[in-house]
Amino acid sequence: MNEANVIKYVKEKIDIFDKESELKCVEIGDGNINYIYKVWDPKNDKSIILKHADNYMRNSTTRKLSTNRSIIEYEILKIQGSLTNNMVPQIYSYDDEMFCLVMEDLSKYQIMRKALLEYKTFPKFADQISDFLFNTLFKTTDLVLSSEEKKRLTKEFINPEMCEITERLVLTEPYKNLRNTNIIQEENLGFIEKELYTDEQLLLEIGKLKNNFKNNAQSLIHGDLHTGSIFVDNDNTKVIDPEFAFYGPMGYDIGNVIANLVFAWIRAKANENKALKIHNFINWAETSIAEIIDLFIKKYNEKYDDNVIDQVYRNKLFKEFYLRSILSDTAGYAGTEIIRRTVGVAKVEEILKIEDKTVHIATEKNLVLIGKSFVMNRDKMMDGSSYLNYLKNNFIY
Ligand code: SR1
Ligand code: MG
Repeated sequence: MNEANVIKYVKEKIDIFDKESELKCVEIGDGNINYIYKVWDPKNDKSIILKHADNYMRNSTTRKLSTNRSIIEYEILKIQGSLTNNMVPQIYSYDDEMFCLVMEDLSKYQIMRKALLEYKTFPKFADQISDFLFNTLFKTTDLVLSSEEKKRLTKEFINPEMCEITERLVLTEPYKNLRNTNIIQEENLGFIEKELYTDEQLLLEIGKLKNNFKNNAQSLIHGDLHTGSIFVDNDNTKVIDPEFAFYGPMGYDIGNVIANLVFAWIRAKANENKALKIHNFINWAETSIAEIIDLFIKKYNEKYDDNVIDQVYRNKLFKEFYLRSILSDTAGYAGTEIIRRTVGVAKVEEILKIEDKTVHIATEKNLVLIGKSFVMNRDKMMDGSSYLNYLKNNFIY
């Protein structure tokens, strides 16, 4: 598609704009995979987003990628919308021949990663994202759904092509560098060799986390819940882009949110002496990391009995066991997300934007050690303070 035929498509297929309006369109995608068009009528405030999934990846003319991801995204947005009182964009139409999803334009909000790069803080975020996590994750488990419904959804959301990307980019390449795609500061080559490629105890734990990712069909997870997939303002949190969704371990989503706040936090720590705004931001980031974990635990403990019907699962010891497994996975996948964004091919702006070479080298090392600690100690990371204790006591400059 291109901007001209997107306008034609929207005029023909979508009943939102006036028939005579002279629509404008611009392609605004900055990801690796899809094309995102914004279409608007300059004469009033109407606008939409059209997301087009091509059968080649956006950043490649040779790498094919199944368009099934588009159907998955459409289907899960409906489910997440109904589970969360619309914390996802409203869908206006879906076309399963062109793989075009037309949805609400969220540009009155800001992409969270960009806002965090400006050291903006969002006091309601921890409460709102923990609601999103609890409602989308816990309520799609076997503990809440009937066995039949859960298995129907597991089948519907089988997503092998997108899982393959995660299994490779998150849970293999950072530790094996099989295709030589890892990107690190040259000065850190020896450090990465020692801390990642040859640490047998770490590799064992990564194997367990990879196996869990592939086999633990626990919840209908978003699958790529980083701060570039979240829109925010002072009062709202909206989650987008769930094309990696499948039935997997819920700690993968929770851990991804935590890890991406760690990137925002460490960037601010690296610039700590510069302004009061940064101190406030660091406090907010630390509080949010701890609160997301603690609020998730609180919501789980308070809402479990109202949501779980099965008499075997309605058991105090099972309830505690299940929560511990979620929290362990959360810390483990926070760790793998931190490591893969630091050494792997898919970077985050917080690290890419570090200009000072010495700080860049130190930040890479620090992040790898934080990620490793989360992976190795995940069975002990059972509350928000365990994250804070580690972060506050192991910031190395
Ligand atoms: C090839 S896609 C690279 C990364 O971008 C997505 O947002 C996922 O995080 C994926 O791993
Ligand atoms: Mg994405």
